[in-house]
Amino acid sequence: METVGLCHTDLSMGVGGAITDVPKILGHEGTGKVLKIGSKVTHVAVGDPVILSFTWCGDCSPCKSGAPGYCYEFPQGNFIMNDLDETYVLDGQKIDGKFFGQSSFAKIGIVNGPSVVNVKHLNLDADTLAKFGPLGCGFLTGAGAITNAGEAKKDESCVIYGLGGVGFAAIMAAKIAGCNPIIGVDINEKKFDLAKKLGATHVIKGGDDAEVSKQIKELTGGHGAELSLECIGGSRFVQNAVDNACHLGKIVYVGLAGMEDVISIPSFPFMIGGKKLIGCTEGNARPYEFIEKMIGWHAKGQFPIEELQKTYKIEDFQLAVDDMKKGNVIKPILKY
Ligand code: CXF
Ligand code: ZN
Repeated sequence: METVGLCHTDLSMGVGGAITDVPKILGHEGTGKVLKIGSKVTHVAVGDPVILSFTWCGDCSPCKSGAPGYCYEFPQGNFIMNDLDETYVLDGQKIDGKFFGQSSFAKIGIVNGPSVVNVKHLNLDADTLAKFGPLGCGFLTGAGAITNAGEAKKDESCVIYGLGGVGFAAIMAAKIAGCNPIIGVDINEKKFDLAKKLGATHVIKGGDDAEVSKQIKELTGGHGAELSLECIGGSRFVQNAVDNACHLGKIVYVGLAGMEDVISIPSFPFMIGGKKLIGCTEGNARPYEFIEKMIGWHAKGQFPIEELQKTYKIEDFQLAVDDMKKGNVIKPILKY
């Protein structure tokens, strides 16, 4: 591993947050170089520069249909951690090292083949590759939710709830698609200048749901948003997003909530409004295609991810976590 981005899922699935409570190595936005390959691996060679993403089985019907984010093995392969073998052992205790097929909070890892995206043909310099770890998860999730799941169209009104790495990538993707207005909602006003710089035409301070709803309706001609992305996580926010959507509106839900969380939506307005609530994992993206698409946007200056990032030495891991939690940095990049 050369760098790894920090994603909120690393925190929420850390101590006490994982479905199984075995010792584990987290990290799932790695970049690096291939040191060795297994006998069945054909898409990378020793020395190739790579970006790591989620893993999938390749055999089930969603995988075969080109939707690897909906792999039936996705939970088991990516975050239900109990794959204890002799690979990682600390003081006699076996440790799971296959988080999202990669566990990239370790300098050297054994990575699942499907998690590895080869970018050798793009001839990226080292400093550029170093920025690209979050293309494997956070940025793929936000940009893919808008582009793929939401099928964003020119002049569609777009509301993005929650301005973290996912939400900011979504703002940039909405701008690329030509959405208008693009409205960002967050409780932390410190993020608003950057949101506007990256493409938000309007920002709304969250917290008071009725006030948020009023402002969205005002900004969208009275009926609500055509495309919404909920990336805070939890039923309260999904329900509000559905409520703030116009007739025929699309609401894409990527937020991570507790396993006990239940979405409850007033059925009649949902039905007569023809609204579409779309669950979305990893931006409905095929990493081996969508990462290259985002790199193309970045090369054209349309996806300026460096605005969101700050690089930390791996030793300063805790500082990076604290800064992200406080909203001082949107996307920390840890450098080995
Ligand atoms: C994940 C989070 C857990 C459910 C699937 C998608 N995204 C990564 O951070
Ligand atoms: Zn993630």
